[in-house]
Amino acid sequence: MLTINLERLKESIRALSKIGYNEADHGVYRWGFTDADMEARHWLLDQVKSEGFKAHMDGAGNVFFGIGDYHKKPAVLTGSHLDTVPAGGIFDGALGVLAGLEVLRTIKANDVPLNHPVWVVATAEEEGRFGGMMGSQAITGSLNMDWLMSAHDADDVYLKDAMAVHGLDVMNVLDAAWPPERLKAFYELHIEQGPVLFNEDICIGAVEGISGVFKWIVHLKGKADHAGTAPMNMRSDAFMGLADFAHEIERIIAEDGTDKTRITVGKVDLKPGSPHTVPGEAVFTIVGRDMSSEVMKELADSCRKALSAIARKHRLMFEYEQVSWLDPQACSNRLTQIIENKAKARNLSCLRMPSGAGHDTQFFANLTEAGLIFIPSVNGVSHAPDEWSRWHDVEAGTHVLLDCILESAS
Ligand code: HGY
Ligand code: MN
Ligand code: MN
Repeated sequence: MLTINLERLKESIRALSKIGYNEADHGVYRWGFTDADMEARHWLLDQVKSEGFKAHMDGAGNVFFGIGDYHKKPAVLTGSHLDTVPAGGIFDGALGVLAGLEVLRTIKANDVPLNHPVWVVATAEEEGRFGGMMGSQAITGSLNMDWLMSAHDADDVYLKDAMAVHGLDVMNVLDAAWPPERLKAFYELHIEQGPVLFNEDICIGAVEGISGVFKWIVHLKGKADHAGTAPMNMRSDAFMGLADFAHEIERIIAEDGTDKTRITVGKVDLKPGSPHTVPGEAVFTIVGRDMSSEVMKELADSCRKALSAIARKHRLMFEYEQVSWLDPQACSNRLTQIIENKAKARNLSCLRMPSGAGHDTQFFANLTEAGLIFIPSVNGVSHAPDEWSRWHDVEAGTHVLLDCILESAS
């Protein structure tokens, strides 16, 4: 069995983690199409070209590098995203990209004969600044011009403008689509971002299905007023409306959700934001998730009804924009079986499981057979500076990724 070079992989992960690193909170800041995100893309292009791999960036900002010509034979593709959430960790996304690079290095160093090209993709804007999974949606042809022209973040920065700052024309995103015949299989190696593998002391997760996620930007509009003179029963206080909604979430999940349902209010802005003024407006995000599209639709309906009733009660106007709706997706049974077999062949404990987090795999699954490999997250922590995975788990996950890719490419 081939072995990867863990020290070399650790070195790459550490080098990438320095891009967008914030000394103050030890978090990584590479939000989609920020300077740090693009710096990471150019660092990766330089790094893989210096190692002799063919490499390019497509119109959506996805970075590709690999061995062989995918115009001649369908490729086995692996990878993940390079962007992070603000104050993110060093493994979310980066692990899948750099483990893919380590697989290529190992194939090259051992002169492994391949029947199919093997390529790696570092996708763009997976984390949802502008909706999420933009890079993999571009590759799978799931985007349209209307969405691209209107996509904006919660601070009203437009995607097209954020891309233009880096010389990327949003019109070229539509040229990033890959035809299905160009792909033989897609594998992603990712940290679990939850506690199951770590708590049950299991090395590898073979993911059977990926949760769907919808994202709303909600405006509750009331009336700014004097915090000292406006009587409590005469206010149109947008914050009180938001506070009521927060208390509705538990009921909404109990009535319309499942044990896999998650609803999160992750970003809130109160306007005008002065301590001596009754908030006239609350702008906040709602991110709802479940393994079933039908349940997601029920949850969305239930959130809408709750917000309408709250608006009436507090004399508010309620508007929302559905920024993204990403359906849940099953992974390829065949590839999941390969993942399980390869883990067992290396005497690694393995568990078939769902993914509560969204992943690029859920879009590649529309184009080709797609498999998702998890390694444990220490204490299940992710999307935070203390996100951590043990190096022996990184090594084990990369070995399973290598073996799966060779199984599909030979
Ligand atoms: O938020 C997610 O589901 C993923 O980490 N983008
Ligand atoms: Mn991720
Ligand atoms: Mn993430």
